[in-house]
Amino acid sequence: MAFLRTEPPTVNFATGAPGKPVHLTVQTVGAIGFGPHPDWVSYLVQSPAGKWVHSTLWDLPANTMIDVTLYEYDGGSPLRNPEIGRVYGVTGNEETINGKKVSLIDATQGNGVGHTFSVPTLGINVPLYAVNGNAKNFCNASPCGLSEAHNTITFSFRTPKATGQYAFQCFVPCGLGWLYGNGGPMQTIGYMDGFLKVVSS
Ligand SMILES: [Cu+2]
Repeated sequence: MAFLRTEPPTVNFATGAPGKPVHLTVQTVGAIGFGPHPDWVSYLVQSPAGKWVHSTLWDLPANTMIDVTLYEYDGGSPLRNPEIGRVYGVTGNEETINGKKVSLIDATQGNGVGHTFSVPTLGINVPLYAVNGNAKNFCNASPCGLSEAHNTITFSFRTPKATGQYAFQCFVPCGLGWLYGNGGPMQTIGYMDGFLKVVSS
């Protein structure tokens, strides 16, 4: 039960002027490096004050453009289902990866896909191109910094008008060492699962 009580803090991005786009900066890492599960893959989010926070609970204003910058620091693999290599539900159905527009990642090529940012109820899927797991400057403990191997991924989406909690998750079985890779961090809020908590703006 202690495990269930340790919900991460909600980070509030809904304090700006109504209608003004919100900038959200997140990172995905191969190992969080601290806490009860230091070797688990995870998301972190940068608070409006600029501090990296280990949380996947984000208050976002309703009906607002969210401009996401995501630093991907983890290695990857081919996908079991190539469909999740497709970008959809975000502006233009594309992301930029290191400045290049991409609408589909063929995960059999290059470093493969590390994680996805997927919000099933909003029809959003953004595959996150991985870094080379053998890179000399591979990040082994978060928060990772820009001098460490990463891909800079950007995309934008509009939050719905309806307030509520919209679950997001990763669809890459990245829970290394768990049954089919789907346990542990893949099912734990704060790591590879979270909520967009859409509140009135
Ligand atoms: Cu993942």
